[in-house]
Amino acid sequence: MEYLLTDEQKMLKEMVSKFAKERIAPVASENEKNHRFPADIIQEAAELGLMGIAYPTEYGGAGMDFMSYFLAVEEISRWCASTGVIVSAHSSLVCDPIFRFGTEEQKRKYLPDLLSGKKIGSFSLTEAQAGSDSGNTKTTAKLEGDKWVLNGSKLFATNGAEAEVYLVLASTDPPQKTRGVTAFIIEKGTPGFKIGKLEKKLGIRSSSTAELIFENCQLPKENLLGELNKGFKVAMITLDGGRLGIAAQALGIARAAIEDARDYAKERVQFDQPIANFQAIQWMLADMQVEYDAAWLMTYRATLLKDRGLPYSTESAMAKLKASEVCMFCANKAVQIHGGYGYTEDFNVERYYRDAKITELYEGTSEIQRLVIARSILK
Ligand code: COS
Repeated sequence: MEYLLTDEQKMLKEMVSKFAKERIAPVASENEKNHRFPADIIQEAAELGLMGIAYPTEYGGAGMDFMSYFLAVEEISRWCASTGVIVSAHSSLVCDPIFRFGTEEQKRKYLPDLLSGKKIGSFSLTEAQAGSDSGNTKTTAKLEGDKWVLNGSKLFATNGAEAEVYLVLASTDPPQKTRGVTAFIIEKGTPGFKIGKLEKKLGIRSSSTAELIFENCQLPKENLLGELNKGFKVAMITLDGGRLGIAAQALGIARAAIEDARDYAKERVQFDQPIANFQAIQWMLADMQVEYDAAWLMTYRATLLKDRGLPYSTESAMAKLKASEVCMFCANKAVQIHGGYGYTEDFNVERYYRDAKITELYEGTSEIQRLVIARSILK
């Protein structure tokens, strides 16, 4: 699908692909086995401008478009899905809302460090009782004098343990539910803010997933992002963009599964010939490629709409839904083609299979994507 890209996008894709093959691929499995956050790799990615691809140079970004960002997250995730989500959560869920909703002062204060990768960002909407029902947030923020005082806890914050800038949603008017939620920027080290439990996960084990705890956490008044009680919309608009990042991650994993399965099928000999000669294997590979291409084109479409400033909520939900289900399909088939070996840690397809599942869960489950899509059909 290279012919759909501009010369600049092709160059970026090539550059990221080279970086990912040379620097990320050799350490991905080992990092994942050891639950090691790849801080060194993120630093190198930052030096290449990959932590702020789609944001203006005046704030320290690379001044490119979201298509370039989508391509970069896919290339990174092709070799390491954990690194892919670290970049994606940082960019889509923190840099994006600060760029879009921040005051000029907030943008000047936070974006240069975030876009240059000097600081990592983490976003937190989810709570124990507020997963899909994300408006049911119980973390509260009350204005006391000239400070916001936050109390409560958040779950499953990607980059939670490593971040220095957090975007947190809290209820400022609980009876109003989604119309009483406000977004805040919180810096690491703010009194009353601490990191809680670190999750042990099925996959993407080099990324951190943490609980955030707020106990009378006092924030300067000016750390409110956007408008009071309009934070739910900030979160939803942010997730529209975030879902494209996850679609890109899912496509990267799917491509890894297809390429590894193809190579294995050509090498593995059974019944005196490579298993690639058998139609059963050929049809699996064909179905994987067809599904991947369909999901890629849907993600391309949604990203194009975003780049053009057109509505893309539904298309983003469709891209995320399709790409994550295709990712699971391809990872499953890749293990199948590897047979018993695919179930061992000796082959990367085992990791792809574990990594794939999260794409159907975070930034909105497949059921939530279907709900968003159905609402747009029925409205
Ligand atoms: N863009 C802009 N505004 C949006 C929006 C979007 N994509 N989606 C919803 N809104 C607005 C609605 O228009 C509504 O505005 P008003 O208050 O002016 O009427 C408001 O947000 C509330 O929306 P809605 O009534 O649809 O809220 P629901 O409680 O029904 O929730 C879902 C909607 C289920 C779609 C939402 O809660 C959701 O996306 N849940 C999943 C959250 C998620 O992805 N979590 C993952 C964790 S983040 S890593």
